[in-house]
Amino acid sequence: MSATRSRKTRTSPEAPIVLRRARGRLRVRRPQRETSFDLLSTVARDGIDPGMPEPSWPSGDAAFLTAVLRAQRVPEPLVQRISAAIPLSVPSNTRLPDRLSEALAICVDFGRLEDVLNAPRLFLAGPAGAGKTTLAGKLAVRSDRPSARFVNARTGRPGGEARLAEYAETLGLPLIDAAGVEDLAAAARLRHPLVVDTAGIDPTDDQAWESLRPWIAAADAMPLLVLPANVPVEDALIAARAFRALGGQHMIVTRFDMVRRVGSVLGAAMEGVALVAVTVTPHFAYGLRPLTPDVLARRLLSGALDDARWQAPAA
Ligand SMILES: Nc1nc2c(ncn2[C@@H]2O[C@H](COP(=O)(O)OP(=O)(O)OP(=O)(O)O)[C@@H](O)[C@H]2O)c(=O)[nH]1
Ligand SMILES: [Mg+2]
Repeated sequence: MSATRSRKTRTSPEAPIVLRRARGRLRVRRPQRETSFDLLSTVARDGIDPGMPEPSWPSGDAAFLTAVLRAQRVPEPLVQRISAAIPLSVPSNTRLPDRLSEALAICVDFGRLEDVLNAPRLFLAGPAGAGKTTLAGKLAVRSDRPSARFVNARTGRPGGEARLAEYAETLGLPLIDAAGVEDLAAAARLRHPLVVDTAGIDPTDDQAWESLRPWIAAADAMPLLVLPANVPVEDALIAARAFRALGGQHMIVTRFDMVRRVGSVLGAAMEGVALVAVTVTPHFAYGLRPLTPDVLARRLLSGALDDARWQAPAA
């Protein structure tokens, strides 16, 4: 018996997936929402049919969810914490994503995107190329405040100004150039909503993070950590710790559309930085989505199901 994947059903990496048997073959089909992951765990349980590849996912639901977290590169201490919070005695019709979602809600801090969009001033900080400038555009569009202004804070090496200027012009929003901390303080005193973009920093460089402190104070702004979904877990932990030390509490994850494994950014949440939202497109005006326990649970599961363990050996 062979196992195949139906390509036409995999239009989106976030689309729920269901495995089912049809005419003796294992197929991937776009599901009825209600049945998606429970059927999958059933397949994991009885994958010992003659001719089927040896299953390497564990059979129990809680053990399966723990394996999913590991496959997603969630830092091990957090895997342990989340696994311990997975509800054990649940009604028989409780779905796996709901159980994982419940555990995530207990173990990981989530923030509200509305709180970020309503903040009078935002200060974006993160590694070089993380998507800060693109996010500045998305935030300005979503908060939809005509008196808003972009600020290019020259906190480090020049780089992304041209891109920010382009977004400002397209959106019809003024752009303030803050060459120094005093310029930023003056911009903040105008009491317009500000989205402050900064230069990228090495996430493991404590001094670079510390150098942002006077800028954040001058902006009197909500700091926002911007981390790409593919950041190495060690960098996520160090960056989150340094960001927390600056008084930051909120994080937005970029490039959520580009990677299968998203567990490493959860390291930042372990350090007490709340997950708020993700971005899922390079476009500067679209693709900013709230991140909730439910969304994250489904994303962790669907990403893990692309794992090589599900692929049939070559015929
Ligand atoms: N696919 C995808 N690409 C993204 C996303 N966010 C940003 N990008 C792309 O990532 C690249 C870097 O984005 P920028 O916004 O310039 O990143 P930055 O952090 O401002 O970079 P520096 O200013 O150089 O530190 C650009 O090509 C963006 O189009 C996203 O959510 N998904
Ligand atoms: Mg930039």
